[in-house]
Order: sequence, then structure tokens, then C-alpha cells
Amino acid sequence: MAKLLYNRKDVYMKSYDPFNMSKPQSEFVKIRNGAYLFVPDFFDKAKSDYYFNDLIKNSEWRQEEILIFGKTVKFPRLTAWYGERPYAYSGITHEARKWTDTLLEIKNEVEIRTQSIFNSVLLNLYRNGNDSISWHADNEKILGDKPMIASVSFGATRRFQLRHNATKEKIQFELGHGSLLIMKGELQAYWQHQVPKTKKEVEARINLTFRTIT
Ligand SMILES: O=C(O)CCC(=O)C(=O)O
Ligand SMILES: [Mn+2]
Repeated sequence: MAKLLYNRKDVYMKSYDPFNMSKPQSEFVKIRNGAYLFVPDFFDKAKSDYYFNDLIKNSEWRQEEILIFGKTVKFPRLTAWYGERPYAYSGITHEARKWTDTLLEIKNEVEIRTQSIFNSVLLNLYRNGNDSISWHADNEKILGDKPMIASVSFGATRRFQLRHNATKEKIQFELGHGSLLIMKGELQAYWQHQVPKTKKEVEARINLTFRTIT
């Protein structure tokens, strides 16, 4: 009888989780030639809902295009750029644009967590599963040698993939509403990353990557 009671208490303790201890609060993952830190619930649901609605309405979304072999191709997502300096990538120059109060608020939280200062942010709006960003590294010269990229996601959960340049090994995980992913050190030099298209019915997702332009 005593044993049975003990077992029952054991089960009870496992399911009674008032402080949400069973969910990892943050995960530091050391990988070949790099490391990343993932914080699934960096912002709580109420704050994340608020930021998502504010950003989708009030950001200066643009439909960028690139010229490939003489053909204009639309980016499979909308983008917006804020920060203190202009930024050029994929043949596109983003002019500097003043921070909004919401972006400053998010930036401040990210800076406290990372103990770093960021002077720009690129926003991506993935309208549905057809929107994506393909394999690339955030390794432009103006980001410096071992850039820290702090990536915040709001809205639909989407799969994020990393692929090692030499070994081609892949790591993937889901970036959910209110999550923070920090990529730093050699990661951009040795790995590429992408958010692939998905056939699943997914709602819109906003991603912000905070960067430091040197
Ligand atoms: O949407 C994401 O999670 C990634 C965005 C990204 O890699 C970029 O903007 O450079
Ligand atoms: Mn990137």
C-alpha cells in the first residue's frame, strides 16, 4: 500500500508543474564550428500578440525584387528595414529609417538578454507557407567578423534549418510565437540557414533580425 501511494505521489508531482519547469526556458546548443542560444518563450503570449499586431500594421513593408538573368523576381516575403545606417544586401540598399517605439521596446529586451547593442533590424513578413527565405548566411562585411544576430519571431511557427557548409549536416527546429534565437561566433562563417516553404496551412509570421552594422 505504501508503495502504491508513493507511486501515485510521483505521478502527481510530475503533472503538477505550476512554474512550467518542464519546458526549457532557454537552450544553449554547441554545434560544430558554432553555437546558438534558443529561448522559446522570450516574450509571453500577450506581449507577443500585441507586438505581432502592431508590427504587421505599422511597419513599412516593401516588396523587394531582384534581377536574375534579366528577369525581375519578387522576394517570397515582404521586408522592412529600420536602423541608424543604410544596409545593402542582395543588390538592394535599405535606407536608414527611424526606430519606432515598438521596435525600440523589443530591441531593449533583446539587448538586456544578449548584453549587446544593436543598431539595425531587418523585418521579414512571411504571409503564408509559400513565403520563405532560402539558404544564406548573414556574413556581409559590414556585419563584422563574427556577427551576433538576434532573431525574434511572432505569429505562425515556422521551421528553421541550419546546414554546415562543408559537411552538409543539417540541424532544424521550430521558431514559435515570442521566441528568441541568438546566433553568434563562427556560425555565419561555417553554416547557412533558411526558412523553407511549407505545404501546411500556416498563418502569417513576422521575424526580426537585430544586427550591428559596423
Ligand atoms: O525568418 C527567419 O527566421 C530568418 C530570417 C533571416 O535569416 C534573415 O532575415 O536573414
Ligand atoms: Mn539570415
